[in-house]
Amino acid sequence: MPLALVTGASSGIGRATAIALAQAGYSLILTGRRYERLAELAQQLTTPVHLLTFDVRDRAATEAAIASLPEAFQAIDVLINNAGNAHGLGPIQEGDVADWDAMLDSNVKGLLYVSRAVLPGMTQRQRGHVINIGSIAGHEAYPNGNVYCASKAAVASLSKSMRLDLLPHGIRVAEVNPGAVETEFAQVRFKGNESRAAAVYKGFQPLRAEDVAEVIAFMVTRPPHVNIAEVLLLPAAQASTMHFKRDA
Ligand code: NDP
Ligand code: 8X3
Repeated sequence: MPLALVTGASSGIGRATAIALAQAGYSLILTGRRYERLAELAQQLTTPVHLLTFDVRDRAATEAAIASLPEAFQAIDVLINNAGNAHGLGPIQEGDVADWDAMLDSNVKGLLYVSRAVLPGMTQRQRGHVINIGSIAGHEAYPNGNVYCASKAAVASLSKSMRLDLLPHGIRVAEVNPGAVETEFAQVRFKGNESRAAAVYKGFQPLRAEDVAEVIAFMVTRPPHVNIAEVLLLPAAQASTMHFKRDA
């Protein structure tokens, strides 16, 4: 049975991806900071699941968590680097430095810490598949998005670099770039301000987390000679980071 590690599986895209991969017959390592969420999800899944609770910003905790995996969960075939969030939305000159740290530490450095812990096993086995969750925001900046956009631009660049470095080892690397997906993303970005969060999706149908998960499941179940290297996945009502067809 193939084995996948999904970071940020306690919510949104990561949670839906865990469900889709279980349906595709994967054993799963699911990670996040909220253990109860992960445990509730694990109960619904019918394939073997191992839970790891750690903050991806904490390098020592990340390394220790991956090093603690029991033997049956060590040979990771698929890594889904999904954990991350936006924190705040405002002009650069007024930026909250704590928000900047949170985004760069989770979206960029956290992805690196997890990858550094998992990739040596893949190179040793000379097989593996990594999917980094980027964003349309990493390819197209928008006003006030500054550091979040930069963090996802880093994911885009790292995905290309990883594909080059891991090529000799038979490891596929891909980037999935969603547009607007209705998850807890906007609630986190606006720190629980429900009306600001709801306004993000007002007047159009955003993607569901399941829409992204279906694409990820399709990508990882392609034959070994196929790598869908980059995907831009948008709601039909979105054409760019700034252009939406909203109901009047
Ligand atoms: P959610 O807020 O619903 O989920 C975010 C997940 O990331 C949670 O499981 C959370 O787990 C985990 N996470 C966040 N920070 C950390 C951390 N420091 N350590 C460990 N886990 C962490 O948002 P989404 O599902 O929408 O976001 C998933 C990914 O998709 C992110 O990388 C996001 O940037 C990207 N994305 C989202 C889009 C959208 O419109 N929603 C569009 C494009 C990309 P916990 O809190 O339990 O730690
Ligand atoms: C999330 C999409 O446009 O809100 O990455 O930044 S956007």
